[in-house]
Amino acid sequence: MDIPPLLSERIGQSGQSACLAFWDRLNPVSQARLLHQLQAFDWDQLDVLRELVFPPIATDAGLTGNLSNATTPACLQVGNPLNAPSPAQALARGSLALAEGTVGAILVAGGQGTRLGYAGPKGLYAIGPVSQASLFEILLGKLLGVRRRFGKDVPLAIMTSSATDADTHAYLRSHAYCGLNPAHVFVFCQQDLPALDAATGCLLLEAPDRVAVAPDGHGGMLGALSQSGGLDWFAQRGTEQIVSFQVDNPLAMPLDREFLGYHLLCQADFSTQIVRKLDPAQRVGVVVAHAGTHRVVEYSDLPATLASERLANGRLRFDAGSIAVHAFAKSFLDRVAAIPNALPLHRALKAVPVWDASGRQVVPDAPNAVKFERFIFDLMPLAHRVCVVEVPASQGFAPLKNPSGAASDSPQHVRAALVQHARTQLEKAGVFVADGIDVELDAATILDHEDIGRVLLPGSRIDRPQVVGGEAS
Ligand code: UD2
Repeated sequence: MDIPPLLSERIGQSGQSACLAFWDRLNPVSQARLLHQLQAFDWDQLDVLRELVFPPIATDAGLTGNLSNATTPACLQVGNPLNAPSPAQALARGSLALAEGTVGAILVAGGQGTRLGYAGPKGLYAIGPVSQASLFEILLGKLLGVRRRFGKDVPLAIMTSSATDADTHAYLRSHAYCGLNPAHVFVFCQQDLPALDAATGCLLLEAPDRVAVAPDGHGGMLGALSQSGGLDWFAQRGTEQIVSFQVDNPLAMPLDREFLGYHLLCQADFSTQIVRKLDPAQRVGVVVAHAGTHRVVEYSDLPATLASERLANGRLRFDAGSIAVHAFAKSFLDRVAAIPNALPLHRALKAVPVWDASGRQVVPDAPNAVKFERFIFDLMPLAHRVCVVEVPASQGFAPLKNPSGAASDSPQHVRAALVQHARTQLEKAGVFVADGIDVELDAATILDHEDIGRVLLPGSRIDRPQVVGGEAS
């Protein structure tokens, strides 16, 4: 098979002929596979990426911004009576929005879960401490809980990537969309971007017939949602506000009424939940205020000296830890989706296995490649009004990042946090839970402690591991 002349010329112009190193040795099926991938590339974009492999020193700092005058922004705290608007006003406004059915959700589930070391999409990971429910079952269950209480569906868009798309579709079909009405679920796939050789800027072959690519970051959501018709899909369902959340946090409360209420009452374009960052090493970005705007500085971009700097009161100077639960006005997403390259590209040095000239796979023990990602929180400086809401980590943040046995964010940590959260809610509802017993709240039936009274009377006692709510109760 011959490479079409125009493509061949374009590859040469971009100085990327190394991606054809094995062409003459490939069988026709493999040639067709590689050709298909190369024809799908945006070669102009590839030239831009190549420039970014060797940035002038200032480029990454430019994304982070000069932080010398930056501060931690003022924020509302869930449940704090001193908030203006008050928690009661926020609860009422958030409840109204859910009852009107004007809130939609986006779940980002395109990541490769490399750190967790789990082969499939993270959403399939069984994390329920008693039920063994998957992350998808728990997170989608929360939307069922809202429908049960407020009588309206929450349209849900799930973002996948080439790494997770087929398995996610298959899982949703075989699990009846975790109880959601498939008409209210929209699955869309983000773009891949090539990983480039950190030394030469060339494409890397991860197999003789395959160029190494990676998902373009959760910020890929903006372009992919708009190109796939997702923004129109939300519009057809009357969605006015959209929350987004990550597949790895089963404690996430993106549809928390109080959070939604603050977002709406503050007339924010972009609201975000934070937890107080106590440990400089915690891998969360921080929300900072600087020169009249808000932005998130990713943990890997925050210099160690700034990450550990403390104020006179002992708190970290930058302690508004982003947990990646956001709320956007739909009109804001429509506006920014129309801005070309609204989100900058971030570069990350990664170890990517490659096929070497002698025809063997080499697994590097040090980073050899630059991957490119967009981050959805980079929309924050484009918002006219930002609202930052602090939630207690024990109520809203238990991320699954690391494998079993790790010092933090492991399956054991996440299950323990789910059990502790269930105990707290049960105790609030007057239910006694014996020491050392694993309990879990069924996400689809128990939105918060107010639902517990429907399934367990105050004064009841739990002596054995149990899922409260759902069929098991
Ligand atoms: C993310 C945040 C960090 C903090 C932390 C909280 C970024 C860049 N960092 O760190 O500031 O809020 O989460 O847990 O956001 N994803 C995609 N497509 C991609 C890449 C990621 O859908 O191309 C999804 C992924 O499935 C996951 C989420 O985005 O749900 C976070 O991805 P991550 O695990 O790479 O981010 P992490 O833990 O470094």
